Amino acid sequence: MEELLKSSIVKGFIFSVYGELGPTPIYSFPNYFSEKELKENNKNTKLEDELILTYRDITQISIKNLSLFISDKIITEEKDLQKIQYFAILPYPDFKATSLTYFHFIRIDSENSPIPTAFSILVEENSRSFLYNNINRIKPIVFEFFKNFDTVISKTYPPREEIQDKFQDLLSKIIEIEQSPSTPVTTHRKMKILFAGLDDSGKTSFLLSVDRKYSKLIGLKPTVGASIKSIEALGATIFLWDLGGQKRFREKYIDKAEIYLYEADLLFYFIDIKNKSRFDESIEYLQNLKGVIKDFNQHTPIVYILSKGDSDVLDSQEIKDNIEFIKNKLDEINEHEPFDIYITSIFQIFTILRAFSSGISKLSPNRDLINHNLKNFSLMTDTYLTLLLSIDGLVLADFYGTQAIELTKMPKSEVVNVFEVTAPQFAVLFKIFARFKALKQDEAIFKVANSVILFRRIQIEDNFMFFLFLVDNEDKKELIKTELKSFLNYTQDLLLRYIA
Ligand SMILES: Nc1nc2c(ncn2[C@@H]2O[C@H](COP(=O)(O)OP(=O)(O)OP(=O)(O)O)[C@@H](O)[C@H]2O)c(=O)[nH]1
Ligand SMILES: [Mg+2]
Repeated sequence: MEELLKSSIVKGFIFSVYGELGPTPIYSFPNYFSEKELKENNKNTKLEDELILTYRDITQISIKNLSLFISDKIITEEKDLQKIQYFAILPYPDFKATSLTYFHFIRIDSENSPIPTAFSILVEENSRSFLYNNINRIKPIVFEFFKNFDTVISKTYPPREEIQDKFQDLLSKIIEIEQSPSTPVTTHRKMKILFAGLDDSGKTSFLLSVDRKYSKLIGLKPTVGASIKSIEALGATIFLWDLGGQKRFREKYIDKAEIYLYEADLLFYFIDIKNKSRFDESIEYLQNLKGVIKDFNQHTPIVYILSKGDSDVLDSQEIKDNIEFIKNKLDEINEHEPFDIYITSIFQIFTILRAFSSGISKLSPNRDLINHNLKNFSLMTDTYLTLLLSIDGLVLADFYGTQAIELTKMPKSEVVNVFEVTAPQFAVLFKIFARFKALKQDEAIFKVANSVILFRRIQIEDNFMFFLFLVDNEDKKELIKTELKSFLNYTQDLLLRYIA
């Protein structure tokens, strides 16, 4: 096992549980060294081809992991605990390492309630793109592993020698991924986002709005073939592939899928909500794309954009029927699994930004765990709505309390996906956000109708991020300030590794 680890990108495994004495490492591969051994062998290099850690180091890693999972308040009913499973990518600057960590609860016979656990797959910091690029292939292997392992440890934790084979098996499976050709392992993460849909469905306009280059919208020409642009965001280079939708191009993308569709991290699929006569054609194209993605075994997430939902047409019965029709179709195609759908209009930039945000946030393996912690934070401080925004106004994480839904008068029946509802209130929020940014202050308060918006600017390494809190009154300010500090203490690494 030790030799295998030396030859692999994977440098170690650490499995820890939140036991009676708090976070406790149970198994670690390679085995840890005592301080004495380290001194004798003069092994102070933390990472070369092997990971050299002391018991204190692995305890530190356990604490760091599990404190993310156990926030101060348990918000979930016990019966739901076992359904909670998160993956996150976390940095350990002290050891020049990064992990893909799997969090889940286990049942131990001697304990009444489920026990939180963390399992970290450690790699060198410089090879972390291996984790990002292959997370979707590693996940099922880890799930499979614990399906069996959870029962093995349900009575006691067997000695390390007895279970070493199991971990070695797991390692071999990850090494198989390592050896099958995929994107080269680099320090800088590169991502590919596709924008597809029929011609005239508003892809280029959407992208231009994101770019806020409104002036370019007049006299927009159909896109010839694929037009590729890149943006630098959140520490990564994101390539945006605008796939012109005329028929001859659509055929080309499918024929040459290995160029256009291969290794796409995300797909925005556009449907012009006004053009009912082309719905069938659009659905057919979508199914072709999905077919290819499936053949590649790629798990590319899809965000559906119902475009041209300008505010003056949304109330018409015809458009409502169109939306209903498309939703039902998509529901069928997605086999009744939940999917992300947004109605956008180039005349309301926030509708575009929130759709784009939601897509970008899907690229973050840490998003779920950040949201989990943000929810705890919000419940603890009694915040109606909490948004974590990037400097460009992208929503990195969000929480909506029931009061927010009431305050913003969003019809409950439609709260499938809160952002789906065109709430003019969000336009107000975005305007206020722009004003706050211009102030270049660390905090500000804005009064709106019956509630108050608090802003806080934070800095994590070189990145500025912004919190927006909707609360009932100004007195919440101090509580939020205090709690935010502890929230950031344990989540800032998650934010740091949001995307790259
Ligand atoms: N009313 C309205 N018109 C829109 C909206 N978005 C795009 N359009 C118009 O729809 C037309 C087509 O938009 P494009 O962005 O060029 O469409 P496309 O999907 O890039 O088309 P191809 O490049 O041919 O695939 C243009 O005239 C846009 O002005 C919208 O939100 N509302
Ligand atoms: Mg175009």
